Amino acid sequence: MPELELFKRALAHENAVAFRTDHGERHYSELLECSEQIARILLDGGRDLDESRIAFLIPTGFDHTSAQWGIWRAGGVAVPLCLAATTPEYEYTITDSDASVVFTTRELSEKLVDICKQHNLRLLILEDLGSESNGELPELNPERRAMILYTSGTTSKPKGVVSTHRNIQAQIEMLVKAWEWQADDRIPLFLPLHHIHGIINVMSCALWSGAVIEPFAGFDLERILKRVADDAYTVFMAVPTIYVKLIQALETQSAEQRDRNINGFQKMRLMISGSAALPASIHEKWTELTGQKLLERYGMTEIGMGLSNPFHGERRPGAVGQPLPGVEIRLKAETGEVVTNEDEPGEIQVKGPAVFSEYWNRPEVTAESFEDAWFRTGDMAVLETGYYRIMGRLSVDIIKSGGYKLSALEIEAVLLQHPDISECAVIGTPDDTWGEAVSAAVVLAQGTDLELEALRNWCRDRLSVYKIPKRLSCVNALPRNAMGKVTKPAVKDLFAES
Ligand code: MCA
Ligand code: AMP
Repeated sequence: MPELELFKRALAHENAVAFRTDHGERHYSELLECSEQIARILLDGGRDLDESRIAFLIPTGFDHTSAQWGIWRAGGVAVPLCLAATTPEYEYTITDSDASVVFTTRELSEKLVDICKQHNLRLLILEDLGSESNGELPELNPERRAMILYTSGTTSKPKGVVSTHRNIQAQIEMLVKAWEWQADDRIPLFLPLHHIHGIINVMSCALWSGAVIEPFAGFDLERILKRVADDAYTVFMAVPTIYVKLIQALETQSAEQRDRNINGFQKMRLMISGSAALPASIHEKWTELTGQKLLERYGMTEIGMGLSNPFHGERRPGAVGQPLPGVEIRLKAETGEVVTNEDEPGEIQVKGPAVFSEYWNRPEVTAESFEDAWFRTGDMAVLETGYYRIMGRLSVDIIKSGGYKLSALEIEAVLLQHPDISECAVIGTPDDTWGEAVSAAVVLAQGTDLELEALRNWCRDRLSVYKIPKRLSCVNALPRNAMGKVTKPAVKDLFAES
């Protein structure tokens, strides 16, 4: 009998549809059966994976969720891999998390087979699993580690954020309560499944509630709009870039198509934006076009969701609302004082059962990230007439592009491997579609020349496509301060001028 609350709830909804695609429907009972099979195969006769890390690369949908649940039911820690990653990125995630098994599909296995050989790892192929009907599954204490998500930050290489089953349950429960998830909800899932937004806010909340998920391999604008016009969904969650793309699409459609889509959006009970700042102009444009008031919320891999505009009540453009149930928030001013007044900015610090337990294998970084048990987010905010507003990040080395958090330092380290680049500085520059665009200022080796397209092509085997610079400026020298340190605000000016 499954004993994590998520699985108990799935059992209560066993006859309901969990996933719907053009090819048919898969029920909650099938998710439980399949994940049990996968758990037994992973256990391979053992009693408990004892928090061994299982890296998995499986496209969004029934199989992906069965794998995630199977890993959990065998007592393992799920390490979802990014579908768009490159070989060095896969190798880093798999070796940093010290995964013992890599689980994938036949089609995707070519991306991982050499890494598995090189590091002597068990490679499981979904289509070749067979069946295993014997063996008890372990008991799962909610304090056990459940998942490691890799997040880019102020260190050059991404860090593994470890969440326990209790953290994950708290992240789900607060959203189910605040946003009034129901068993009759239907939601499209097109966000990547190596980040909280897709994993928790969409997939896990839906499955916790007995709702229906329509999975997509990625943001397939045409197919998703077609389903919107069919009234397929009650809830919709996306990053600001996607709303920008939807507005562009609605504005260029025929009147008949637009009316059908607008009708589909109007009928939804809830539309949410998050992962990056939603410009007030996009918020207002969306309301003007569809009548829907987007609910903007704020979150982070380390905390799940923290702040949200209300489900009932004013959804204020440019603001992220108030703390979600169970979340404690405080602002810490530059002086080190806790902010007690409105209109005074400070760093957001967070406490609560949803906050992660540690960075994987990085005890010092974990310790530095907490102050008296409060997690330091590195985001600045201000409270204005009862609503928090995000003001930006403390670090210039963090870029948000299309909802992805990227580390300028990680990208710089890769660019420096280019034979013609002798120095570089990477920053995010304002961009109407992406929020910020990755932009690189480089000093070239003498007598060399570099075009943006050539640089982008060179990057393709080394960086996930969303990390590849979209803008390039070749300069004679990088701006530096008296200490010789590159001054990133001055680098931004280089692009403002160009
Ligand atoms: C794709 N490209 C990008 C990005 N995505 N470039 C910069 N930034 C990006 N985010 C590349 C494409 O690969 C392609 O490259 C070119 O840009 C145009 O691609 P296009 O087809 O227009 O884009 P897309 O494939 O439709 O992807 C856009 C997207 C995607 C749907 C917005 O980026 C996405 O799913 N973003 C969501 C990420 C997310 O879920 N973040 C949550 C993490 P080329 O021209 O070279 O072929 S944050 C989180 O979880 C916290 C907790 C939170 O608060 O939510
Ligand atoms: P990640 O670490 O990838 O989970 O991204 C989390 C970061 O995204 C946060 O620290 C914020 O900087 C940013 N973020 C998430 N939601 C919002 C929002 N609604 N407005 C502004 N920034 C946001």
